[in-house]
Amino acid sequence: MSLRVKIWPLVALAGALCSARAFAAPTALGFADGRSGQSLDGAWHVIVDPYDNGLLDYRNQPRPNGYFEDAPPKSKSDLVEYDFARSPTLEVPGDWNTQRPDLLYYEGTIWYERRFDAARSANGTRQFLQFGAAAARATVWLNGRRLGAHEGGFTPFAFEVTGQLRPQGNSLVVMVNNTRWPEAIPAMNTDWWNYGGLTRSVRLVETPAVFIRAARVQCARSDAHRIAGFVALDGARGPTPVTIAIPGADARVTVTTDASGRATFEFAASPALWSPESPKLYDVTITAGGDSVHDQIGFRTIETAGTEIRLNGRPIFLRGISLHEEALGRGGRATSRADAEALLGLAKELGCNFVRLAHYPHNEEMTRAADRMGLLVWSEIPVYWTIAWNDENTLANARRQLGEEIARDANRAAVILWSVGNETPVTEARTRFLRTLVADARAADPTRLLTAALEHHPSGAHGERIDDPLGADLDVLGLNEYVGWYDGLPAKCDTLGWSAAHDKPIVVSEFGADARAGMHGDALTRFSEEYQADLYRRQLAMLRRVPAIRGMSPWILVDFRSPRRPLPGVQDGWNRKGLVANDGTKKQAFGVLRDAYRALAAGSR
Ligand code: GCB
Repeated sequence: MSLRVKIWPLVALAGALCSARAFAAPTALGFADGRSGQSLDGAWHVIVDPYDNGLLDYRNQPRPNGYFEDAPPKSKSDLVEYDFARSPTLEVPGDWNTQRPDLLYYEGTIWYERRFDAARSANGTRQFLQFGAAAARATVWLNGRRLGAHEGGFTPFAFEVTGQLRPQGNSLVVMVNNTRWPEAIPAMNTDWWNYGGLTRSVRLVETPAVFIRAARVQCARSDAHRIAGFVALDGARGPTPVTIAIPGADARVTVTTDASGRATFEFAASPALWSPESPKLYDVTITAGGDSVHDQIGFRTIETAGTEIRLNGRPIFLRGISLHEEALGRGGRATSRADAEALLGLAKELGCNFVRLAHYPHNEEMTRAADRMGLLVWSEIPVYWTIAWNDENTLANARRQLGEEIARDANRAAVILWSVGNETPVTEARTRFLRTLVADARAADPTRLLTAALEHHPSGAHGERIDDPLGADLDVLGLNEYVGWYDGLPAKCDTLGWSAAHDKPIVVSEFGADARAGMHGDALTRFSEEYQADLYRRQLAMLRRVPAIRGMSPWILVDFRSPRRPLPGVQDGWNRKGLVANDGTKKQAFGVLRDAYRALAAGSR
């Protein structure tokens, strides 16, 4: 029996039991939020099922009256041992860990259920159930019928339910599982909390019979006077005209789709360009047949030349910070627009023009807020540390997550970098795996830059070198380094030099040190604010000496929960490398970095 089946039998089995389409990749709908339909957010009934009892009997065979049936006993003698209606509730969107103390460390299955009415819709209308994300994998049933499964806890997916809805009392059941698993993405070990649940919004979405499923409308890669992209229709039976209109930029063009429902386009236009200083967004309307979708889109170019990164043709230094998708002030997954604005507001206060949204695709509120607030974004999939590089299902999973991430944020001007991996030790199998992702990302999105957070190796007496062979495939070399924390003491920064095997811009994607807010000592006392502040000063001085460094996103904006951080009285289950504690208290190092970023913004390096 393979590990996959031993450790997480349920989705595999549910797939085998209920449909030949096990692990079907249910593609999300673009522009879903603006469509008519109804929100299914709110209180869902839940059953915590650590032994996976809702699906299997004691022989691991399908059990009678599985929870997905969501049906009362058929007679007074019928044995049914669950009842969603009398079970407790959890809020959606939200992680389960921070909603109930007994679920803080929970890893396993929880069944979610909610009932909803669906008024009859006009003839020809189609309906979809769209999930913003389910962490980490989900199997979905509507009225007892299995719709499919999705794996990957941070990207959206949808199932078509046209013709399957009842006017009243539809039963929607989702089996969500967050068991860690060696062949998953991420795998067994991460330095962040394994939040589970229906962590993002769920919606019933209506579309016309022929509808716009996806589109990208962005500047051509290096031409700010041309807008290029594609539109993909769903349901089209033949060539169909599609109109893209940007009234604010006096642009309107009509193209015709090919037999597969896809059209590419490129046309001249001169929009005012989006930048951190001027995050201008235009209303864009795309129309095809009876369908019309709207979005707010910014236009900018992003390129590299030698070791420079150029935004709208001009060199830019990325004054960044890394952050997790964890809500300021309460912990747990950030879910709302307010959560996103609070986190990114802190980054603005720090003087940033750039954020690294680590270590997985954050919710769409984050990238939309970044668009509005003028923060460039590094976005990544959780290909982190050790991954089953030789497993083809693992690669397929990573490719799907990357594809779903790129599709969702195709129109976010803020997003300039797709990252395919974080600190993945170099082996042939790993580099082959990551090269496949790089090729996918280039094919799916020729307009953005590709990167990965790479490791480094000693070179000479006082040198470190970025010599990862993957560097040849990337546009920007991400560099995680912990000189002064895991690697010597802060004074080591004073004499260290950096080099790279590839003549490309370097973005220092991580450096940092833990400090407990309010803990004081001298600059050599671990976990004191003084140690962290001193490390930041020395790191900044060191990085200033390396001309190829074109940006940085130190680790990290806010302290975050991590089961790898047990030190009592200091960590207590939190990674304390934040410049800000989770309650909003700023540490000394916040001021050090803010002052450095002010100086950089004023033009001195
Ligand atoms: C890293 C990881 C990050 C950790 C950080 C740390 O290199 O990329 O996920 O949280 O170090 O604090 O050790």
